[in-house]
Amino acid sequence: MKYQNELEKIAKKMVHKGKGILAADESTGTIGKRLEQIELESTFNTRLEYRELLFTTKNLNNYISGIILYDETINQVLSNGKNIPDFLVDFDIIPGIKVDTGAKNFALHQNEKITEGLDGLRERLIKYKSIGAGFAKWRAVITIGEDIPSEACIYSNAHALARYSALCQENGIVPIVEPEVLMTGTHSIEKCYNITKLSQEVVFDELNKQNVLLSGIVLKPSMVISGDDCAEKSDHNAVAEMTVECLKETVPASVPGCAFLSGGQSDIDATIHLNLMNKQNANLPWNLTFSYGRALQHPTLMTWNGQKENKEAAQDILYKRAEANGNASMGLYKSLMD
Ligand code: 5MM
Repeated sequence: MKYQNELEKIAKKMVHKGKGILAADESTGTIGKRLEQIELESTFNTRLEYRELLFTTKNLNNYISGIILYDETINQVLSNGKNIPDFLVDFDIIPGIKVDTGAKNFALHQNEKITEGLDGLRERLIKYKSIGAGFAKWRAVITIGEDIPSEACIYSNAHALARYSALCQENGIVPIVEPEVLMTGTHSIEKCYNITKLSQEVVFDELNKQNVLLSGIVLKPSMVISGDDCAEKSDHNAVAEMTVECLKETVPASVPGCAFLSGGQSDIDATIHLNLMNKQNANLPWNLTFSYGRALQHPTLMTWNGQKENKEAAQDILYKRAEANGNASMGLYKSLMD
């Protein structure tokens, strides 16, 4: 494969021990909802101001290997005059880009989603590569409910993830493969395990069928956890054990790393789970790290609250959360670090 060495090098760097990924790729609608929480109007400039706060956090590169951007953000210029991707490259952080165009209603399948964005993707990837993107992200959404997910939803989303991955690799971009099993619902942790296992099996089957180089991808899985409305909440050890078990059953050893999403867990729970997985499993074939959005950003956003005078305190919180998760990616997190 033309870009094999480059892909493997980028993928390894993304999941390097002690570091993880900051997901800051909220689409305009989602970032609007986040800014609404602090009663800040979402405009081109306020979105930039917030993202600038995140990306210019001093020494963030100690714990963050890559940042996932949204199309608007990758084209924005910081107040120091630097383009965001150039700034990140100089900061030793790999710029990444979300390339799916969102999870849409899956035709003839009530309450299920299919992720779109394949049309014209090759051309978009060529453009993103030319402005510095080293990796891309595509998120598939699997919902657990009565009689769902359907086989069609699991297969169609896996097929799209594989088509996206092949296009990325053809153009020298590492695909983050994200089959997210949503935490929303009343389901048990056992049900989550079964659905996550099946979804990941089907994803790897499709990736193999479409010749995707597994050493040049990063898997972004959800953790195996009970639904947020389940009467019986899963404890930290159960989440860590069942998540690792599920990965062992489904993820080939050639994959360099898995970078978890936080999926609505509290920021501390997301860190504890990652830490336990690494602490209790010394010899896994892949590195286990984070690609958190909310778990890194929520406390940062709340501390900032849209006020200039809170900027440094907010950056301090982001740094501390990144540090805690960086340590958790080596099983070295201590709760006193918060
Ligand atoms: C940052 O949020 C991303 C979702 O954006 P849109 O819904 O607007 O497309 C999301 O894909 C995120 O990257 C992952 O789900 C991980 O984020 P969390 O918050 O689950 O850690």
